[in-house]
Amino acid sequence: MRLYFDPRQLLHAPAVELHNGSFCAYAETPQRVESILRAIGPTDLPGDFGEGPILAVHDSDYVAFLKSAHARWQQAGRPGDAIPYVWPVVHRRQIALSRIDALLGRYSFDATTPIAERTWDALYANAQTAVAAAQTVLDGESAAFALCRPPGHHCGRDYYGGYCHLNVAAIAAQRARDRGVERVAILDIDYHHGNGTQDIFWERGDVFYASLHADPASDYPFYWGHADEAGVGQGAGANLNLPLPQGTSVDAFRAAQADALESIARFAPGLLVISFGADTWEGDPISHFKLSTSDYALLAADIAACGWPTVIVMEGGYAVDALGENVAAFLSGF
Ligand code: SP5
Ligand code: ZN
Repeated sequence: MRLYFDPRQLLHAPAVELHNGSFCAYAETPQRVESILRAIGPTDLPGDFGEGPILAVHDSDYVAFLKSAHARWQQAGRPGDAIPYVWPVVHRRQIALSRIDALLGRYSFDATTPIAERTWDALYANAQTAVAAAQTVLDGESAAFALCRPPGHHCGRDYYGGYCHLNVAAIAAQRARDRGVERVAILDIDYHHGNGTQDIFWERGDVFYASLHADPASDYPFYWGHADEAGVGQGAGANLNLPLPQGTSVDAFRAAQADALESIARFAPGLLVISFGADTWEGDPISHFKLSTSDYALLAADIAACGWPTVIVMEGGYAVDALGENVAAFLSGF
């Protein structure tokens, strides 16, 4: 299996995040990648596909904001990483915003996702990694792995949050659509609901989104991921949420995944994108499922048995020491 990664993805390195009312070390650390690379061995650099694949998913004003946000933060005399503190929740009008604090709130939905000095360089490389894996599968490989970092499934067309700024799974899926694949499915098995991916394809019937995740009644992102969210318009019925209780272990997870795969099979995709998070692991510091390392091989084999050309995109997973083995176990199932 071809594996893609670009070391520039490490340049996004926020120092701290807001957590339970104070600041703690940033959980989505570059060390996550070092753990994965130790376990999976050498990777290939992605080519440079330009900004086109990013702009096929994200709004151009949002991309311009991401590029300039940290420089504007510094120009405003601020130290450290850019973090929002005010949001236009009540009254979002089309007015020109100039102050960096106003822009940060306009383009985010939480305060846990800083923009650091080199964040844009990392995001650009991260998107290229996702496109390279998609392109490899479009060119005929049965599967490829994009070692994406930062993750992507929480961010939408024009907003960031949940450690995510560019939706790498959506970028891979859209690339497949734009290269002629008529129906693309996304299977999201990160611990958290991929609210951004759901939102991006909410009104579309050409991209099916299925997600297994912790019930948003108990877990982030709270407002999205409930079982009754099924899409609208052309997208009605092309969104499937399977929320699971805290404490879920492999039998229940595997059964829910089988349900998701059955729905995807009815959709008959030409290509599958997997949003793979290893924050479902039993020792994850911010999550509450009970999967073991060997379970990942089993879950992956169930997916591989469906036979769809598959692009695997890395999402979450915060138990840094175990992360590499968990990712390697999942890839071994293919
Ligand atoms: C892609 C992904 O898995 N995003 C998860 C975002 C979860 N954010 C809410 C939980 C924040 C917990 N912060 C823990 C900090 C430990 N230092
Ligand atoms: Zn997650």
